[in-house]
Amino acid sequence: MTNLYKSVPVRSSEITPKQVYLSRRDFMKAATVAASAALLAACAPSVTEMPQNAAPAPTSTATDELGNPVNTYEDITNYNNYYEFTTDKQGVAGLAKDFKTIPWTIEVGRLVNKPKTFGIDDLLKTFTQEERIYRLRCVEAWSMVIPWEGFTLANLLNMVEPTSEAKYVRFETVYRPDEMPGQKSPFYSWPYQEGLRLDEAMNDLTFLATGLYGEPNVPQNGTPIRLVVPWKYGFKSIKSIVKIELVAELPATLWNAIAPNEYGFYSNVNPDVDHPRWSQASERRIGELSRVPTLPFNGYGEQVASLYDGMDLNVNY
Ligand SMILES: Nc1nc2c(c(=O)[nH]1)N[C@H]1C(S)=C(S)[C@@H](COP(=O)(O)O)O[C@H]1N2
Ligand SMILES: [Mo]
Repeated sequence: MTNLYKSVPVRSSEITPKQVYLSRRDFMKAATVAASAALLAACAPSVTEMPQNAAPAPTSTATDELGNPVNTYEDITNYNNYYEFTTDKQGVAGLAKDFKTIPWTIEVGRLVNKPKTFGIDDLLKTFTQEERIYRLRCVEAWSMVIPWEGFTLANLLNMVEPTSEAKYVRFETVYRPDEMPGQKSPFYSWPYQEGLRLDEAMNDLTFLATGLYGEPNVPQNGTPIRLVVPWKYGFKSIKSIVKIELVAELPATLWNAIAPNEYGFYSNVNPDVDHPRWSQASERRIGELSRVPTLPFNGYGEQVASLYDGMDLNVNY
């Protein structure tokens, strides 16, 4: 496997000061506070630098490590794939707006020494939340650059101590058909499930996101907790996780079960292997006019190509 594309994940905080991530909600809250003279002194300096009367529209000058600017908060939170709500990308935000993400628990178990059910607040307290700017490449050939917040999956897995029999990790999304209208559709086998090989799951790039742009409550993007595997097609990055299981056998996944010839278990981003119905050689970056070439492993080859040494990725797609 050749490593043509250099990339090193850079913490967004190293590039851009935190205030550019002021969320819409925090900004509005802060702006309200700023309007009150009595509390002005307690206000963060970053807020006073921002226009107090403009409509809050958080944008950022941050870029990923290849120099691609991050997408706007507006784009990231209004163009989503989340079939539990709807297959209409622009309809997810409205339908998910009141989805309850608190309280929330995640059960981590099976082939581990210390199975445990975590509350989302435990996870936020136990693991330092860091920022990661990652490209997200959907299998449908559109992409975005997203400033996530969260922590590496390996931190959580190490805490429960996988046994030597554990070879794969299986993830499951919440099942609440009364609140998620798409889960009434008989075409998909709910709940959404995904999987990784244990070494993929342990890679430092593999991330559990708890928010984006400094905003923890973005149900349309899969909060309170969703997986982000930036070198794989977006559907591997399962949202709203309630269960993580360490298992010995390769787990079934929702998309692979529907169309195994279109959606392989690995699904590493690969411009050389076309989807049976369209080319994967380039992608439409949301917010930009022209298409950009798709990079092997979505540009993360340096960190992950060795995971697949000796494997034919045209066969193990
Ligand atoms: N539970 C669940 N997770 C999911 C999906 C979904 O429909 N349900 N869609 C996937 C797909 S196809 C993509 S491209 C990404 C989109 O993430 P975003 O909406 O945060 O950009 O989420 C992935 N995770
Ligand atoms: Mo996707």
